[in-house]
Amino acid sequence: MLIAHMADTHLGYRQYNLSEREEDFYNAMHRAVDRIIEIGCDAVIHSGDLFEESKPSVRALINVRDAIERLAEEGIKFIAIAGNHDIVLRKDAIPPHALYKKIIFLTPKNPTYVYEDIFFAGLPYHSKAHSSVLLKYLQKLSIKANNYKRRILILHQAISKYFDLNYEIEFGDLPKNFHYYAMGHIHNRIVDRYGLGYLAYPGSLEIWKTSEIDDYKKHGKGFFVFNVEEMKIDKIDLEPRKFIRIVLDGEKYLRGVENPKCEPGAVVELKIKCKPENYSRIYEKILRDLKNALHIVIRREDKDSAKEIVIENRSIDELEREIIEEYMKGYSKKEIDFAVNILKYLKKGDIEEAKAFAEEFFDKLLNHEKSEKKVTAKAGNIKARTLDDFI
Ligand SMILES: [Mn+2]
Repeated sequence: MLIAHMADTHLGYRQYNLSEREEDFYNAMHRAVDRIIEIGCDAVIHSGDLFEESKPSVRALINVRDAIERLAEEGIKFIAIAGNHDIVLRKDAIPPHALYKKIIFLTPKNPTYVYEDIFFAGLPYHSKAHSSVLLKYLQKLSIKANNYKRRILILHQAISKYFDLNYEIEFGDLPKNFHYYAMGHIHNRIVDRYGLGYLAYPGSLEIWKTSEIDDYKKHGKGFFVFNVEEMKIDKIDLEPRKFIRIVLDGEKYLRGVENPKCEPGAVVELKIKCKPENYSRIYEKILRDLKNALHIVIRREDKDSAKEIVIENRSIDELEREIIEEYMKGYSKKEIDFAVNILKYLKKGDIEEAKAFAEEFFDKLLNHEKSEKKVTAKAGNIKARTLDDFI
């Protein structure tokens, strides 16, 4: 029997508030489903964080529905647990997974499922404060597991060995009589020996945080396929959105010594060290040189004060606005807004739109000035009166 194991799909996540990034996460899920069908898997395990939130958008719900239905049409089971992102903490609240009759959703009330001769046990994410509760559940499941030949445990937890800063379970505290530990939560790809077989984190399908770039370069992104009879794991790679990390010396960059490039559509994490007075010129050059990027995250380090200013979630639009603001110091917000908008139309080559926008802007401005003059004229009249007029 072939079992696909995935986790941390975070569907509905809109990274950098970009619709392209939201779509990337859906597409990754659908590509994974394509591969699972191609390979001919019998079941899929999802080890938590199927959704980004416990109250997903309709778009995210529809994408999961489509994925589940495609698997169901091929007779492929979908077994899932809740992760820390899609868990509902309020008592009696219903998690989004409950919408789909075809998801075999393992919970503390119904933690097991048997398919052919394989025993699946799974529990939702437990925070560190509840780890003793989790360990008690695990003891019970471990005893039950002994009645079956092949046993798989599904959890969404950080384990001390791989995440020593913030973990909920000590490595050795997991029961030792399972053949496959289908883990989720850590977004890196990990395969280790444990118990009677393997402990595996497939990681996320897309880069959810830039801190995942290093592991992605080493291990790729995707899911695993576990062959139960042969006790073998296959790594299936998917192509996530490209993320590039660039470190720049600002002054060298301005002199043309450094020449950063980026592939079309990539997300760029850019570290710049430079003197504050050169920021705007550097930004301007970056916009030209990296115009292919989908998004640029800038971390700039001030050479004089040696402090790092992190500018996260910065879109090209926002960068452009910053440059315009620097050039238009002393102008009002309205005037800066006008310049930003007119530039957008001109960049698109939309002269008619730009004209219409400019006319509307100046019409409003003139009308506003007229009414302001009226007000000052009135105020002037009042000033001209003597105190006697008011008594
Ligand atoms: Mn996650």
